[in-house]
Amino acid sequence: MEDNHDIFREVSEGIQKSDIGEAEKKKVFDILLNMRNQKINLMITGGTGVGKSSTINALFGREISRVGIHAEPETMEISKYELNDKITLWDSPGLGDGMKDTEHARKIVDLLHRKDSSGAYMIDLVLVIVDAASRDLGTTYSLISDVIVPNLGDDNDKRTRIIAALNKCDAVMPRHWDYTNSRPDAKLTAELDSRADTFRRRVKETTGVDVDTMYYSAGYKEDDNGEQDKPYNLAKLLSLILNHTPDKKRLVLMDNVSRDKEAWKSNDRDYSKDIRDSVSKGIRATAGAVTGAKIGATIAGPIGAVVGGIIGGIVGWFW
Ligand SMILES: Nc1nc2c(ncn2[C@@H]2O[C@H](COP(=O)(O)OP(=O)(O)O)[C@@H](O)[C@H]2O)c(=O)[nH]1
Ligand SMILES: [Mg+2]
Repeated sequence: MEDNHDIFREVSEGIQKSDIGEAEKKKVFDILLNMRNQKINLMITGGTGVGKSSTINALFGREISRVGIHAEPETMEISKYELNDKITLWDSPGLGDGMKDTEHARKIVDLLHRKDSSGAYMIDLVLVIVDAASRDLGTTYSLISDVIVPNLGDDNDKRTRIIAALNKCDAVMPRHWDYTNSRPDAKLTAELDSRADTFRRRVKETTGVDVDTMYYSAGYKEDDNGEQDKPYNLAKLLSLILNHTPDKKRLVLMDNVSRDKEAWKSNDRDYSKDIRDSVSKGIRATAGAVTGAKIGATIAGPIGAVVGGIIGGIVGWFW
């Protein structure tokens, strides 16, 4: 791996040094190997220009997709980006008013129903991105209520396999945005809270589902050579994504996020503990499921302690 930070290697070293028995250690390494081989598929959907590419770039810290290059609206293709052999991103335009909508919707539905070799849904999570400044969200509501939510699976899948995020919150009331520190003032915060709340309630009314909804800024980028503005609430978004990612896949996700400290800094509060807890809980749940409740209980503590410390170090290192 090119990354100078390899969570799996660090966790293995921590476990190696811990004082659990050799038999337990072997089990833990088996679990880690299993987790290391997990594959994550994220679908990112929303209208052209809402900031899907910018969000991917901010979260993963690499230019895997060009920003602001307008795809031909009538092609409505779903682009597949393989970040590496573990993480695949499906970038899908939202619905337009065109003739190709039905066909595009069918492609999204097909992906949502697709299963992997273990019989689990291939798409772990759909991230619906909305422009917070837009007053016309009709097509986004239809995308969620007509296309996505009915095809997520059972009631539990409907709650866990989707997140809605209002992007560009800096552009809603520019006079109320602090460009130096990348954050909204109190007035803009109240406005954004209200918009996120309205969005959540609208979706609940039409689908019956409480879709987790938040707002953030991926960061504006002037041109190809320019630098992307510092994000806001990106750590909050990561925390939410982790909580919606299957337990055994969380460490792989964490291993691939941006190592740019600046990107994680500005949030409505500190999310380092949430992120660490989410990953640790995922590992403990996986250990319990793989080894059985009894052995799981004996090794869960030591794994949790080691991993909690390491993730804490990495997350703390971000802030
Ligand atoms: N002001 C502002 N502009 C943004 C933000 N995120 C993305 N943009 C800009 O919106 C435009 C479209 O972004 P892009 O990521 O290409 O959108 P996509 O079509 O959904 O992939 C670009 O000019 C971005 O720089 C943001 O948080 N705030
Ligand atoms: Mg794009």
